[in-house]
Amino acid sequence: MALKLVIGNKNYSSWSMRPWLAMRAADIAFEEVFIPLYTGEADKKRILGFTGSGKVPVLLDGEVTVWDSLAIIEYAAERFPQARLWPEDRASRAHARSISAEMHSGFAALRNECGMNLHRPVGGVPLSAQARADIARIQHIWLECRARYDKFGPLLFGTFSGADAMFAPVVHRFRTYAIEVAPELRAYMDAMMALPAFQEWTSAGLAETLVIDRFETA
Ligand SMILES: N[C@@H](CCC(=O)N[C@@H](CS)C(=O)NCC(=O)O)C(=O)O
Repeated sequence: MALKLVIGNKNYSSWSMRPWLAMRAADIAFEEVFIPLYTGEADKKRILGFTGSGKVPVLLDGEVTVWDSLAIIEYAAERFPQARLWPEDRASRAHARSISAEMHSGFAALRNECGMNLHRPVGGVPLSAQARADIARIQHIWLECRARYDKFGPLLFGTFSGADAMFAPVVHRFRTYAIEVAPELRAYMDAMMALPAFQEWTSAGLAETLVIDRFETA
């Protein structure tokens, strides 16, 4: 039975993007179940029919339900080891998991002040000191990865990994909110944006016409 990934609007749902991109970039086949976000009770009930968390993404694999973006990436990595979603080397794998967990549990100011919104015209917004600190920390994380793993390829750990998937919405945020990045990080962002899976998600998001007013403020 095919895996099913329940996701929200591609234009806005950064948490949906992460496991979708991880699985698509790693050539793991799945069906998509789209539930528009914040439309009212009926769609919320549909999400609740899949998970009591009431949130997307959710992965359905036969009898197994996995909710929460990072748990889904972990599950996919375990279920499809040939997809190599985490680096093979144990120390690098620990590094990839650490930065993925840091992304998952942190950077609230950046996430709140610069929500993912693919069709937003490019331009800066005034940022709080905390959001600026989040941006600096993310750039430090990326620079450290690039310095260590550049020899293996252009992504955080050389070749594509779950860590790139976890930071993919930040690539969109840095682009749409015109956030200045170091030149070597521009090259990383370009490499991410050139991934066919990243482009597929982005084109589909840009083709969406549903507008969520609360995410259109910045
Ligand atoms: N920590 C969760 C966050 C999931 C989340 O906040 N999802 C949002 C969409 S990006 C959602 O489902 N919102 C709908 C709602 O709260 O009704 C994860 O990593 O998956």
